Amino acid sequence: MIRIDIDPDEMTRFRPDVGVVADAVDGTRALLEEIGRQGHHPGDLERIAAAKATAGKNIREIQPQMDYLDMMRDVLPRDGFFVEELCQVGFASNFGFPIYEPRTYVTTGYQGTLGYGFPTALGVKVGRPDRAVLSIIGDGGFLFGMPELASAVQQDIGVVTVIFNNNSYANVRRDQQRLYDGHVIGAELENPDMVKLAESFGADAWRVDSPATLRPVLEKAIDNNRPAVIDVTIERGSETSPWKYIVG
Ligand SMILES: Cc1ncc(C[n+]2csc(CCOP(=O)(O)OP(=O)(O)O)c2C)c(N)n1
Repeated sequence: MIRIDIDPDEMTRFRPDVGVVADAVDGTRALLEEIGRQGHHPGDLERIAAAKATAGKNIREIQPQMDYLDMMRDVLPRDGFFVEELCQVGFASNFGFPIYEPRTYVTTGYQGTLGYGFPTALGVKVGRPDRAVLSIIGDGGFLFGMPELASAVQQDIGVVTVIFNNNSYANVRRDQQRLYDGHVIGAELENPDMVKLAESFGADAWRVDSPATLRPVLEKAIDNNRPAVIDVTIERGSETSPWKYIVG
């Protein structure tokens, strides 16, 4: 693995085989020039294809997140915006959601500000009203910015928000269980009914419980181009931890 990063401290996370401390543009350009000079070695392209296939197979252990991401990638137009969040599906999207157009993956990056996703998605849609904008978010994070549903409806901002609702702060709960002999405090949530909540603001709302039931609803919501909330029921504690592919 060759890692290009302008911050030398980042080389200690997910240690690369070759670390290049550089601006991404300069580093990539220098690598491309070098490849241009050397040309491909025989078998390179096959080795890259095989590595991609293996990685693709391995990351699909992360369920149900990857099944949802595969389906959403299929439905979201190639130039649509995907606004991720600090949630189990959002973490998996860091490595499991292919992006086809520049600047269409909107992320809080390393800052990890829970709750930024829904309000940010509204801003993205105001900036690019011609494109589909999908906000994916956990129930915990959604409730941080939820009052902005009023703005979405008042300004008719057609963001489609998919809440992966496991009635918990899942990774906090998982860490507590692992590190504190199963003792959980403050990580299990008693949520409002997200469908009734969204409808009470005047947004469209649906509840589904699988990738197969989400697909037609997501297609319809994107097509409607209206403020929409889709609540996806996920059994608390059922997700595979995505961390092994994020923190080395
Ligand atoms: C402002 C802020 N507060 C707290 C955290 C710590 N934090 C990161 S993820 C998370 C839980 C997120 O829960 P939820 O949005 O329900 O998604 P889930 O992981 O359950 O899918 C918390 C509390 C943070 N990153 N930022």
